[in-house]
Amino acid sequence: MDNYFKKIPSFILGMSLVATVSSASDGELQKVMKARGLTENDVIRAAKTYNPTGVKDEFVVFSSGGQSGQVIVYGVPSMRILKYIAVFTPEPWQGYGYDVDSLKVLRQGNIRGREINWGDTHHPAISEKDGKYDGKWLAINDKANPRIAIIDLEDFETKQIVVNPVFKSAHGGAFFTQNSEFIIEAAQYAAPFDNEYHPIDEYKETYRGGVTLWKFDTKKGRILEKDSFTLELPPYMQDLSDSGKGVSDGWGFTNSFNTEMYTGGIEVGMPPNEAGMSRNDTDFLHVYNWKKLAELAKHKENVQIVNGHKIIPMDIAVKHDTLFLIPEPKSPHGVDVSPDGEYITVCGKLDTHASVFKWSKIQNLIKNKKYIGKDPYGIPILDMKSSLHGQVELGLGPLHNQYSPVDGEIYTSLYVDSQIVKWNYKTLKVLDKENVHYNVGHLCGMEGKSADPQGKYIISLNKLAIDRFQNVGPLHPQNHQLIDISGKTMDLLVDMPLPLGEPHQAVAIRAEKLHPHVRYTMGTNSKTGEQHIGKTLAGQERIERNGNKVTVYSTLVRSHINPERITVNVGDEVTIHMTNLERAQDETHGFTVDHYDVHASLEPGETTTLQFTADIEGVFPYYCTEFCSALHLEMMGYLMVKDPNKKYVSAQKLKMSTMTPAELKAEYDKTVAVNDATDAVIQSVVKFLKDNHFDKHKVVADLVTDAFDQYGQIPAQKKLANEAAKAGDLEKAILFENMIWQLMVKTADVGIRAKDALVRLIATKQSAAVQNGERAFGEGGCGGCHVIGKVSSGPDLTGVLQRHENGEQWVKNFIMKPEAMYEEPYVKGMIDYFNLKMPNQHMSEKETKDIIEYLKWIDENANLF
Ligand code: CUK
Ligand code: CUA
Repeated sequence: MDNYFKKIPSFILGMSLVATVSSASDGELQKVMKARGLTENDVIRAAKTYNPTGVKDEFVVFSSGGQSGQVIVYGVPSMRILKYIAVFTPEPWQGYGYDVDSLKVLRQGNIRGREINWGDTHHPAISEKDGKYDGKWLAINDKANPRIAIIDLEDFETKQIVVNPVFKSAHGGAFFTQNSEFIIEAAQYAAPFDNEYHPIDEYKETYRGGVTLWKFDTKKGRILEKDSFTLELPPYMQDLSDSGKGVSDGWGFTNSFNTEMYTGGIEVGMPPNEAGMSRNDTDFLHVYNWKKLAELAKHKENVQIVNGHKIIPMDIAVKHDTLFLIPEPKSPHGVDVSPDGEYITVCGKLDTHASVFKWSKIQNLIKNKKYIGKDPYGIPILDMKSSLHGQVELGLGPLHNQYSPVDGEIYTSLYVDSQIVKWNYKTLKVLDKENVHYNVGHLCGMEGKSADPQGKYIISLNKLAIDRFQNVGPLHPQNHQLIDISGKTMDLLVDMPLPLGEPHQAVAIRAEKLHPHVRYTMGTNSKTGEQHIGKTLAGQERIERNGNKVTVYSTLVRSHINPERITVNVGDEVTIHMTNLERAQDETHGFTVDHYDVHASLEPGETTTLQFTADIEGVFPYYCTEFCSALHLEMMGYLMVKDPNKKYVSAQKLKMSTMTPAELKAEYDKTVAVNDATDAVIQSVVKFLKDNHFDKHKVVADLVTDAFDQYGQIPAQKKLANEAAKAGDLEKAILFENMIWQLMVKTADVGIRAKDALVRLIATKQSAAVQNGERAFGEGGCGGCHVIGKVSSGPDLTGVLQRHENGEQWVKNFIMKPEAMYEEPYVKGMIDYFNLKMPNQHMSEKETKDIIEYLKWIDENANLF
């Protein structure tokens, strides 16, 4: 739907667009639009979502990964995927589950001693302060194996997994309370709390639902299991939940279905579950006072202990006026509290209405004990009509809600109608509908469920993509669609295929609220945040043996692993501690030992451990798995596993011809000379950087620090080279000199990058013409012969405009028609000197003009080249 543009006559839109565009790039856009069959609206939508290279997004989305057991991170408005966070599922790229430390986190999720290697993630939640996202921690639930995981948003890694000790399935989590005191997790399919068998015909007596309140330590970012408790609930199947905020802070709300307590049994001639579980017209919204319950849970007499976990029984909760039920339209799904906490919107999958409950009305009924009766378990029931603010007919299959900063504005997904509907929960009026493709589940507003929604966009998380993308076989990707909500009506901007699991909820946060770091303090165990027991610094590398236990303390830094040989006996238990000594941003090294099914990803400063039994004999290369440097392939070593009981016949050594002493000496001298020359280049760059006060610019200063990290390693190598040379071992001395050259190349590589960055920062600002000219210069291949600031295979162009009478005109003529000037004495002399003719690159008049502007800019900044 082109709602947004319908109101603007398209010829005006087209005209203004064409006008701006043609002046910018000679109708190039028109050509592209024609070739690709794009309308003006398409181009505007593209412009709204396009990030030029280097430009970052305004919002970051954390999407559940559904059955992949992971979390997916992407940017808005570009919809570019930024990261997959491994949570409940092993993930080798991150080393998750393949190194000892991350495996410990993954195994916290064992249930009754069993390893579980996947999860069904549904609801991510960002920690809150006063109901607003604080950008510190992310919690997410696993529906299949009731668990909650905590992810640290400083490094986007999973730090904790806790298992719900009494639930057998859980869906209504994770939801933070407004100051992150607790994380709410509601059960789904009712089951006995204990771990024993109970016949299904005792469903009403022994099966239970519930809500667990996980105590959260906001400083450490960990769930405190001992201070957590579960509120026992009837075996209604609890579903989504939300925590109160603002006026309703301290309370929780949880939906349910199957208040019929139907237990199916098609195999014994009963109607199926779906029929029996949706028989009644209403189910129950559970309303509970978690603040009061948390106080009750502190006293022994109020709790029962099951599987080592505190349960507050229903009768205790009722006795203290902390638990109530309100009828709600049958088989509801989402329950969403408004930013101020006053309105609670419930959507029923089988009802075309949304029901808006009003907190002040509910509170009054509770205060005056106005109940219409009790459920079979003695829980007081409040009257639905007296609790309702009102109901609105939205369409078929309403599921979930999100808010915008506009007062009363709410967005709801319609699963069956495949639409997003915008309406007002105060005036109860429908405002707009937008088609989506297809069958939307959750929708995601920007901080759209916090106390401070940011508006701008809604993402429709569609369950089906059907025909939207290239066919990749019967299993299709999911389709996340970005919708612009800044106008009067919604406008669908773009589709993003999401090929990892089936996401349910996603949460979006303003990017500037996140403060992830780029490196760890040297030797950190990233899973605990503490110093790793295997921390190893340069020079401390060693192999220790204790019986059949071999412990390796190793380091990784571009481009070597230390040690480079590890020899063990068959059956030895091998532990390899690895520290990535890098400080440079993004210099991750990976590590694996072939055939041993281990892998680690080591971010700068991180230490982690691999462990395995060397149970097969042979020679196993180990290597760095990230292309980290020009000598990445050389970043390797050998694990030698030998059988101590075997006699090995040694091979006859080949006689190879070697260099004469004179040849060796010549090579040594040459290597040293090359190093001296390279060092001179480095020194000139250093001088340039210092002369131009590089330390005033953080980006440049960081690069210089990285460069000196490399350069600082040279003296130690030089010492070894000189010692070898003195001892007459030139072979070895050459190898150390080579190592010095490697370090110099790495230094120069970063140093030159720093210089370029500095030049860009301190040079005069480039006008649009200068930028176009630089681009034309590059694309026209001029740089093949002309290097600015240097005589190369063509003359240096610095000052070229001054070299001739009427310089600009001369240069223009020469660029556009050089062959006409080959016979001019000056040009002839140049052709003879360089043995090359300036070719005609068929530049347009405009390109030529821009290049001249670029040449002027070079002259202005001549001191920098
Ligand atoms: S649920 Cu999947 S669409 Cu688990 Cu929140 Cu509604
Ligand atoms: Cu380190 Cu490749």
